Amino acid sequence: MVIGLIVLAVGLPIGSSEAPIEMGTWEIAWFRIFSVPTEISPLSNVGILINESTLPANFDFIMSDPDFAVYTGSQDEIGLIAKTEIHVSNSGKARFEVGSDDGSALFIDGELAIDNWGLHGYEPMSKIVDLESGVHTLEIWWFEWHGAAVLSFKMDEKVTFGDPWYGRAVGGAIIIVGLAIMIISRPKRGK
Ligand SMILES: [Ca+2]
Repeated sequence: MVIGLIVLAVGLPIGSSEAPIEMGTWEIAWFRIFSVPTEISPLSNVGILINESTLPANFDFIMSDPDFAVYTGSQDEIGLIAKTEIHVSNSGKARFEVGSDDGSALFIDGELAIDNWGLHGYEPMSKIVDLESGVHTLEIWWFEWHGAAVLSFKMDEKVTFGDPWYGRAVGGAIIIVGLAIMIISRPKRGK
């Protein structure tokens, strides 16, 4: 039973595990836009490509107006398309978050994963996504019309896989077996 209690206490890592996600540099295409993209659509529909740069993989920081102006020459009526790849060593779940002022969208392997589009103040949106092992593409579309301009990105640096209840089930089963053995082997009184 003692063994069962120990497994119950430490058994959680048996059931669920984590594997790292490796992430490449973001390739950025900067746009000047001439009208508000009312629905999620390529920025080339409403503007022109004016610059290209890169951003570090981990840009989980908030960019302010002057940061964008370096690339766009303007703090308003701008946008970007950011592309990168992630390498997932083990299938599992990971959480993604994109926050923006104004609108943004996150695509994973070309599929819309987070829709944070529209004219609005800074607003983070997140989603937990099932990822197969292998290489996946990430793409962020963002635009800023007027006022404050912000974009942030966060991602779990690991996928979580397995069932966290499996370890507890093993611990529970060992406790039951331990109790049964104790009852069976308990010295009889009165002998
Ligand atoms: Ca704005």
